[in-house]
Amino acid sequence: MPRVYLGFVFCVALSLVASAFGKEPDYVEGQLILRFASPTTLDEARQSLDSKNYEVVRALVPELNIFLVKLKHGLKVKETMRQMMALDDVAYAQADHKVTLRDTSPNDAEFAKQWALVNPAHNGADIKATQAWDFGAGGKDRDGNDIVIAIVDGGMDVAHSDLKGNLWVNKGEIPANQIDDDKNGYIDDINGWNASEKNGAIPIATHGTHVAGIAGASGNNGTLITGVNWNVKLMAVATPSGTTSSVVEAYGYVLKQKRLWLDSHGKQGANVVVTNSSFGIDYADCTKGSYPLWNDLYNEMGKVGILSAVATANLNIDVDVKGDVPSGCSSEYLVKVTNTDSNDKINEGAAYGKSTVDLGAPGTEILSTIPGNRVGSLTGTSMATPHVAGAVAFLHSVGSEDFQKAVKKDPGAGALLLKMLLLVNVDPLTELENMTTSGGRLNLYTSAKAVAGYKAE
Ligand SMILES: [Ca+2]
Ligand SMILES: [Ca+2]
Ligand SMILES: [Ca+2]
Repeated sequence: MPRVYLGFVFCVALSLVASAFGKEPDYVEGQLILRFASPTTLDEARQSLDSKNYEVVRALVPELNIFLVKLKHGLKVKETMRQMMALDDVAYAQADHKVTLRDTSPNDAEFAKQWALVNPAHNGADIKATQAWDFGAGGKDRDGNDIVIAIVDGGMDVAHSDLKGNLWVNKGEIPANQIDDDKNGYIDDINGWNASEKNGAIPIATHGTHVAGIAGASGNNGTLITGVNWNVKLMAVATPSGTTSSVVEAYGYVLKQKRLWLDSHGKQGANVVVTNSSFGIDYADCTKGSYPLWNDLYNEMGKVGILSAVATANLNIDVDVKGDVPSGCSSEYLVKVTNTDSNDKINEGAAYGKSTVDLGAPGTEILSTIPGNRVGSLTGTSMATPHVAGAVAFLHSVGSEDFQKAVKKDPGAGALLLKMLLLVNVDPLTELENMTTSGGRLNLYTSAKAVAGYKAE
């Protein structure tokens, strides 16, 4: 016969220390579903629970010892559940979750072709975006701050009809007047910075336009495609020369904007939470030559709350053995991405590494924006990475009160907390088990659920 007894005082104390969510719970308050570990009759169930605090209403499935239990005196479901779960006689105690129709789909014309976001034809080999969008469409954090993704790439078509609405705009800067109006050290940096030419003119480039659209093309605006975020701010940071000096200057620009934002409490700069770097040097050793500089910048950006999503090599190699920059660099603020296809297989031309590459994300035949208000498909780790950068930004938009508090208190620790929640909530794939640190492919929904439900210990 099971023995279950919970003290009233203990439960009330627990519910007082638990932090509130501010959202209506997705379960029925005041009742839970209890399954005993061994055969239990209704009478036995009633005897085993303290009747002052609990009423065993009825057996839901007598054969499986499952009962519906009402909580008295305003006892809270979550706290009671946790306490009951700890008892030996209880197999499980669960909230009575409301069943709702899931999935929020945007109205963009080409959305059905975006298999990476939702892929019913191939058994859900996708990032579960429509389920994640039940939480929201991205764009702002819990405090109403704009969330910014820095797209570090060869350039971007900033006039693209499906990107321009989501472009970051430096409100303190007047464009093209040759004056550094906001005195941040960069003349005419209106949407970002061209680190090769040292001006604010962002060159048009197919690769960067495609990458930007994956993370944040305007969603639900009736045209073309949607990004992982329907709404977000895309900062264009261009390095068309492709040299280390311009990459370092580009990261320096992002770092400066985030520091300004933190120091001015949001009045200046930009709340960059992630950079996207879909480039690299094959077979390079991050500890040699000029590459330790890159790693230092990932660390410095990380400390102010910026994760860096980076593409591993487009080569069928083990990065643990062969090396790669930046996916072989050691900074803990890096999130290193390889390329999966619409069957949840690693792309044959994508690199891997059990101790270096973190996760897979869709990167094969990905439809996204290309210059001239068009869309087109491209393949590569370059396309996988902005799904992850987009996810980092999206997760900031769904954070619980405790998550937001953690980010505010220590942006660097907040970034690492987000990375952890992202990586432990991947969809595990057998093939990626020995090829990545997480063993799986990005799942926007389960990671969003984890960040939205995060509670500090
Ligand atoms: Ca400026
Ligand atoms: Ca100016
Ligand atoms: Ca669109």
